[in-house]
Amino acid sequence: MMKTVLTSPEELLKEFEEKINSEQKIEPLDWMPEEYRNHLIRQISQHAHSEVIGMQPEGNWITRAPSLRSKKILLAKIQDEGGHGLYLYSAAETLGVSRDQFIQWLHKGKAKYASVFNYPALTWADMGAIGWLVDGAAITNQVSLQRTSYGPYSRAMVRICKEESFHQRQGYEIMWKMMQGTKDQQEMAQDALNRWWWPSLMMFGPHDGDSPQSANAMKWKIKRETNDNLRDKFINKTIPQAELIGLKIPDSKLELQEDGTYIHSDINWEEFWKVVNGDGPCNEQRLEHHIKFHNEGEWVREAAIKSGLK
Ligand code: BYC
Repeated sequence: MMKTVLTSPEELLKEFEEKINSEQKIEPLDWMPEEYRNHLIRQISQHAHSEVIGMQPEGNWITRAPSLRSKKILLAKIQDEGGHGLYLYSAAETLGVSRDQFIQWLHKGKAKYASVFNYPALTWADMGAIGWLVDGAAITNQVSLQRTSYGPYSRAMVRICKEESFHQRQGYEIMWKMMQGTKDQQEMAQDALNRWWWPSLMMFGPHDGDSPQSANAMKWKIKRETNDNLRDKFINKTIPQAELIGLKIPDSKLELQEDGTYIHSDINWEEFWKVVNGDGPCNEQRLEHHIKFHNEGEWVREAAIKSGLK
């Protein structure tokens, strides 16, 4: 006769904490506290939504790319972002929530996505600024998330980071080329930097002291570095990149210190919370677009299920 071994909740929690403390990954079938599961469901699905909503500002420029080369590169980049969404939704689904549910939460405004995608992409230089700054900020965060404690999230991050570093260079190349061009092109590049700098810094979230999710995220090693640490890393590495090609960071308080870091102005937090809470320049447009095309794609999903593809 098989002997049933009953493990108490205290023992399960102890085993879970030991795994976290010894840098072992938590896997989908492992026991985990409900709060840990819910924290991951929230963060990973929001991360997936960011990738997918993030395709919109760039998708707007595919037909207007200035050369066949730049069009092909932009298409490939946007396709990668759809793929990142797929890895992340798949990682989130291992926690027991369906893809349909995630999409419903997005459409109802219950789930968030990165605030930066609620700003409009007005010129071709914005494709440069998005790749260089938005992907650059994303990589800074995602490199640290490769060491997150949840196995499927961590593995998705490894692959995503490889692709994001290509995206960041694609954006920087556009900015570099424009800075070598005419005065109008240089002004266009500077204008794009002026508009995307602050929204990119906002991607890292509120200051550590105002970040309600950070305590658990750090305790359970879901996040490996704090919002402010990552933001400072991004600022310190991006300013020299701007200077190298003749761009000026739109911050009058910037001051290089002896240790190579910068003193800088603070973010406009009123604007940050307004955009996060649904009242940015393009929040409505982004969601309406997603809802419209999700509904129009219903027949594709049905056909895929019927033919056994899904
Ligand atoms: N935007 O306690 P906090 C890409 C929310 S796409 C919106 O610090 P946490 C790309 C936060 O969710 C990849 N919401 O939270 C694609 C929380 O609200 P809830 C982009 C924000 O989770 C196309 C509340 O504010 N990367 O690379 O510890 C083209 C309090 O915040 C934001 C990701 O999505 C924000 N900026 O830390 C180009 C990163 N900041 O959930 C590129 C994945 C904060 O309690 N996510 N909130 O209602 C993360 O790393 C973390 O969730 C955050 C926030 C750093 C964003």
